[in-house]
Amino acid sequence: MFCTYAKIIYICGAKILKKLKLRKFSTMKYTKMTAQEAAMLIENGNTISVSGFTNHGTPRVVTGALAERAEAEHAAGHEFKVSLFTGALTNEFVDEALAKAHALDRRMPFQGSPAMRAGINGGEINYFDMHLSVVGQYVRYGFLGKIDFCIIEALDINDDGEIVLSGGIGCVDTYAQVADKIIVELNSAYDARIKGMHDIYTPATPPHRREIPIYEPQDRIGSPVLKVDPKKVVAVVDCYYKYGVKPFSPVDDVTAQLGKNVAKFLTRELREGRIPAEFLPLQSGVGNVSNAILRELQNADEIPPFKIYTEVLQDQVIELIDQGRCTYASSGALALSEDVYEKVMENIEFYKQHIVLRPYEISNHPEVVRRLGIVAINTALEADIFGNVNSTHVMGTKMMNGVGGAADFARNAYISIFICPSVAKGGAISAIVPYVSHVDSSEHSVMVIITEQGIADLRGKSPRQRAECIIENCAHPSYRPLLREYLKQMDGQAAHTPISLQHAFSFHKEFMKSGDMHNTSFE
Ligand code: 0RQ
Repeated sequence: MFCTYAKIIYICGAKILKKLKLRKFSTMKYTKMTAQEAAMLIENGNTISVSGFTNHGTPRVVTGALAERAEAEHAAGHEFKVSLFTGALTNEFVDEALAKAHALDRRMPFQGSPAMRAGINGGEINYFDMHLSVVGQYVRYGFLGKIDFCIIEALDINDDGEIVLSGGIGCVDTYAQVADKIIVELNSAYDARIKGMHDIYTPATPPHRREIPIYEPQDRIGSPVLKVDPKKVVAVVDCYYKYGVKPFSPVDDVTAQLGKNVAKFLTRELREGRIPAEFLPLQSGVGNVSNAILRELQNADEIPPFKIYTEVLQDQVIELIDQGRCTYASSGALALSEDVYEKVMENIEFYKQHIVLRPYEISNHPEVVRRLGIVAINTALEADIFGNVNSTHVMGTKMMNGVGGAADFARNAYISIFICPSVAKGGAISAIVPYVSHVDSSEHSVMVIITEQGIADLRGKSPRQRAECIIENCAHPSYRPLLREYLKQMDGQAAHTPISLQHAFSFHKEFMKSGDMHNTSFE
């Protein structure tokens, strides 16, 4: 029905649009449209941007209708593709729907959808994977071209263009500022009492930029509402949708051990005075592993109550706040599962005392990360024996998600930790390899690697010392002999970094050949 309606609108196109009697809100000056009508405003070749960060704060009905419109255009033999700039991960009605509809030309800066991955890795979608902290400034400086539309999920909007956002901000402050036109999805599924949790601040452009005046995670420097030019708002679409994010999967033994090792490392740092007694703010990435690590920190008795300064808050942080273990959390999104999100909304006044949401240009800003002394914990797909980390490319070629904010934090952290299970795919892949097949965070930004096997503290170590430390502490025991053999080949060679140019990718080549890195030989 939805589909048929979109096709009818398409066929009659501009004619129908002109004849539509567009209603006005009684209390608002904006033009009210359906999602299909709003999608008709977007033209082939446009660049559209969306609010939000993860499912949270990301619109859906207009892009869903746009995907259907693209399919109808293609069926009619017309070209129809847009460029899409998002906060990061989106939802199935943005990335998945538009990729499946073959409606995308360019896409940035982070994604995590199967159809999008297929389009990117198949060469159909031109994806540029960016450090999240620089997305806003690249856009404002004009490096990425013009933005035609910004689609914003709002919980409320007034006639002055003040918008109450929901649980994810992303880069919407910049997108709304730069875009020619704004479409608002007014979502009545969530309560606008969240107003006050946001702190929206966009840095000025050089040479007029000043410091970002955040000296503690709880400092507020901006506005509780997003301010947009009301003249740019071309449509307001009424809608009702819940994010429907599933709870995290139960922690398995490997993940639990990884979490314990992180807690052990941090406790040791605290005990030995390298982390101050009052502790430092933590950043942790996204996913099951990160959630599990926060769970272990809950039980680490010697670690005092701490603050979080991160890009995405997951369920476990809410538990830490409830227990008084986390005293304050600054983030770019409440990436919570549905039940936990509801709980936060029910007790919103309490959580507003403990959480602030910022655009990720600020939540990930190198200046603030360095000043606050953040302990950064991010996830690697693979790490090499010298400490280089690949977080994005499977076997060096296939994009998984994107670098996201991991390197924003890693490069500037007080202590930069990368974590991963020592093996993947049932043991057929070693996460510790002779040389990474792609570099996202180099050996210069990686201080500590932790797997379920143990902790490799790389600080102050030469490449050879790092190699031994990582092999003996982090590699899975079934891969240690192979890694030792690889390193041994370089014995006696005049090399600061003992890389065998002949065998550096031998593990990867073997996996591509036989499906198991254990079969590697250095003949
Ligand atoms: O594949 O799902 O098919 O089994 O990679 O791995 O272990 O479930 O870990 O979900 O935490 O993701 C680095 C991708 C890890 C993520 C990465 C396979 C493995 C599995 C996922 P299956 P796990 P996670 C902010 C933070 C970069 C950006 C970042 C990520 C799948 O953490 O995208 O930190 N990080 N952003 O089997 C081939 C290997 C592998 C491998 C694991 N070496 N080779 N496949 N896998 N290791 C995010 C935002 O900006 C919102």
